[in-house]
Amino acid sequence: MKTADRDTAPLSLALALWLLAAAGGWHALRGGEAAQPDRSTAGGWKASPALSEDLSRRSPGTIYLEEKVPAYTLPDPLASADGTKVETAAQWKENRRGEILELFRKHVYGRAPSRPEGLSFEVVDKEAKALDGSATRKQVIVRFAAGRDEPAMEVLIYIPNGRRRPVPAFLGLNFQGNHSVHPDPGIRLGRSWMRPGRDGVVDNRATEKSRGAARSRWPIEKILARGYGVATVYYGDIDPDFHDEFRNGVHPLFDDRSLERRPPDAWGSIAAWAWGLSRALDYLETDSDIDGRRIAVLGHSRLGKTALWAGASDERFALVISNNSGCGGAALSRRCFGETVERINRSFPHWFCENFKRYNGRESELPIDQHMLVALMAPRPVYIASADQDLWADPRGEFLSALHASPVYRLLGLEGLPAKEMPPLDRSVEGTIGYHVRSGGHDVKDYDWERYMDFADRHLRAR
Ligand code: GTR
Repeated sequence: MKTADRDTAPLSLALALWLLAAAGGWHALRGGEAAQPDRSTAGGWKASPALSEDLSRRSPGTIYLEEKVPAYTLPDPLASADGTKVETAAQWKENRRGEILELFRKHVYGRAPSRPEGLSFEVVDKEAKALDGSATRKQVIVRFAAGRDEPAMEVLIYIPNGRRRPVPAFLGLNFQGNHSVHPDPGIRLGRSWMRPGRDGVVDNRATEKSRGAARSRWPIEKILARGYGVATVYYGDIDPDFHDEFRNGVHPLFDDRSLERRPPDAWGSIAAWAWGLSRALDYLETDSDIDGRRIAVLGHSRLGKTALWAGASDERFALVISNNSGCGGAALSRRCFGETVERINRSFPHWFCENFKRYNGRESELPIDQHMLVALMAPRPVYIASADQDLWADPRGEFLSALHASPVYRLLGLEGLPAKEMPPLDRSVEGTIGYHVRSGGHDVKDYDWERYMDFADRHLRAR
């Protein structure tokens, strides 16, 4: 499924020509109101005009300029389907939250099964003196059905040594196998199907050469030094990332194969990966070195979309982090900026449920938009991060989701995002919702991790 992968795509050098030009977008905040000039563009971060123009020239069908963003009206997270205004925290919790969750299940990600009865955990490695004695490493095989060895996923866990009580931890899926997050020779080499074109992948299998290949995205020692555990799973253990009509991975374990067609709201791959994160949490809750009530779930890009859906569908996650998740993640679909619903459904027909394809080119007909996904985290803290050159993921659309989720937080007596406009480059704004746009491209950098750990310090360590 290579179609539109950007991890390796070259970005413009024209950034050197950075000009701070005003860009006037249009959007309306509430149902019924006429489109208003977007005053949030008055200060703070703006996309480099040189980069936007260069990308527009190279991809004329894609919106990279703020003035091309269509006028739109966002659905109101605080207006129930029957038109009732949601005015109390109880109304949100008892009625509206469930309504929105159901809309996302039905129209976007699809319906995942609940925790399987046959779920089992096998600790296959425990090394108390890992990473020069600074950490305890564990590896755990999670099996999804009784009496079946496949499919199964492996959870790699590092816990800081010298801890006095169970630690809070970050949990995220990885793209290249657990062994890619650190060169530690004790990490078991991934055995599942791997995407081609990655370091050390031969015939879709990992080789020793891929050990540590993704370590720049996983500053394990720094995370441990801050007192957090870290847990990760290779996403392909749950469902290989290519379209095979849902024959491999976890889908066939639970799908009713006697049906002639999969239901249009059957779970896609993002829902399966998110379900896998919940199964990893099922294990973490049993591990006495880890505090299962203080788990931050995070992910980058397609795995950022996944982290958001995991956080929305499983309220046990105490904190949620989306790194450059873009379309189908934190970015508003109605802006049609960068990647659109149609583009993502064509490039990755297996990611979402079949119903989502009905909205190709018809974003305004969606009963939700992605600010409502962010709102589903409330009252839990959620952090959304963008990258300056990652216009495909629409940094402004990601910010606006955080902003327009805020009324729900405020209804619950919390701050939401304490900003009206985008912060400048490399400066975070943090309330119960956090946001930053970092210099550079589509990636996870130490800068991102430092903000996430500061945010977690405030919200998880304090507990
Ligand atoms: C891109 C895709 C994005 C994003 C990214 C990634 O090709 O268009 O939605 O998810 O892949 O996961 O790296």
